[in-house]
Parts: sequence; structure tokens; C-alpha cells
Amino acid sequence: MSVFQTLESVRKDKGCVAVALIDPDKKNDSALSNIVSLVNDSGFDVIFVGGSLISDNAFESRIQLIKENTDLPVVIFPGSSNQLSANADAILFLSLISGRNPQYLIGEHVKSAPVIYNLNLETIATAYILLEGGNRSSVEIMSNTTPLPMNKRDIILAHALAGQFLGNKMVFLEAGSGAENHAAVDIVSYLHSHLDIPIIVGGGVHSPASAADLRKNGAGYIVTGTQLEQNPTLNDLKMFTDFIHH
Ligand code: 1GP
Repeated sequence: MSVFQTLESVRKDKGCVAVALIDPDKKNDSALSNIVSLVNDSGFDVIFVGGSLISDNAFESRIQLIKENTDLPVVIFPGSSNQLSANADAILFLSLISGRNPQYLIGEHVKSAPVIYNLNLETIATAYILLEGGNRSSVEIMSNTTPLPMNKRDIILAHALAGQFLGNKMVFLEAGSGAENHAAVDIVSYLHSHLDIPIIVGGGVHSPASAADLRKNGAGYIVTGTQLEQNPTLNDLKMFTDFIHH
């Protein structure tokens, strides 16, 4: 079974997939191991690894460390075409379709495709839509694109449908790491009623109540990153994943 099929069967089984996002940048081995062990013990279904900026050359070794310390699937959530590793199980092949920067619509894809082919890495084509989350996000800065305003529901839907018609397997509604506002539940529900492909919601989701609300309104995957870096208790994280699952 492919990683995508495994994740989809979790979604069908549990109602929604709990995704732990680990930003591998600037983390020593013990900090990284601690996060992985928290993730393992708190009910997450999959680990995404990636970040907007990798300041050193340790991406490969950190993916390896994560992989050695978990039985969960490890999926690269790349900030750029140099975040690749044979140690991962799959990679989100992201197209930043909310923007009009050709580098993130096709440029990074062409650079990474031969390497991904040689690594024999499973790709999960994902339409990545950046929304205004209340503060200027790293994605906005690094990609040199403009996020879509949350009050432009029909424009967001048009992007999501275009993503689906282009053959993407998922739509990712990103408000940016540490966003003040995650993707609004009414947008998730509006998109869910029009799309056939699952919706990933990430950026600014850190309360169990928001997670449950998003799941009830059609989020198929919920991503959380920042809260994993803020010394959460195991109980807090367990409650969070409980609310993601039904
Ligand atoms: C960012 O969607 C992720 O790409 C996670 O966001 O760090 O706000 O949880 P947070």
C-alpha cells in the first residue's frame, strides 16, 4: 500500500488524520528525539518534516533520526527542492497555486523531479493554497507570493477546484506557521461541499476545540507544528489528537 493509501485509510477509519509537523531546522539530536517521542505517544498518525528555511546541512541526518525513532510514516513537506531524502517514506509534491511565482508552480518541481525519481520516493501531488492568517508568514516571505484573503471565498474555491482539476490528490489550506487565524471553518466547509479530494488544514491550529470544529466541517487532515515546540504536556497533545479523531 502506498503512503497516500495508508493515510486515506486512516482518514476513512478515524474521520480525520492527525499530522505532526516537525521543522528540522536548528534542532539538536536530543530536542528532536524528545519531540518525536512526544509525537509517538500522543496519538498522531503521520509526521510531516520540513520548513521554509534550513540553515544548515543536516536535513538528511535529522530525517534519518526521526525515521529511526518512530513507526509512523514520515512525509517530507518541503520548503524547497533541496529538502529531499531517501530516508522519508513520501514527499508532498506541492504546487503553491495561490501564488503566481513560476518557481513554486513548476521551477522547484523540475529541479527536484530527477532526484525524487532516483530516490524512488513516493510523491503526493498537493495543491498548496496560502491564506491570510493574520500575520505575515514565512511562506509568504520565502515564496514571494501573496496569500489569498479569507473573505474571498469564491476565489479560494476557484483555486481549490483548479488544483483538483490539475490532478492533485489533496488541497492544503495553509494559514502559515504560528498564524493568528487558521483557515476559517466556513471556508473549509464550503470547499468540502465542492471538492472530491481531501482537505489538509494547517497553520494556527492549536486548540482541541478548533481541531474538532475543522474536522466536523470537512477537514480531512489537521497539521500542527508550533505547539510541539512549546513544551506541551502529553495529556494536552493526546486531547488534541482525540479531538481530531472522531
Ligand atoms: C505550517 O501548517 C503548518 O506550515 C503548521 O502550522 O506551526 O501554526 O501549527 P503551526
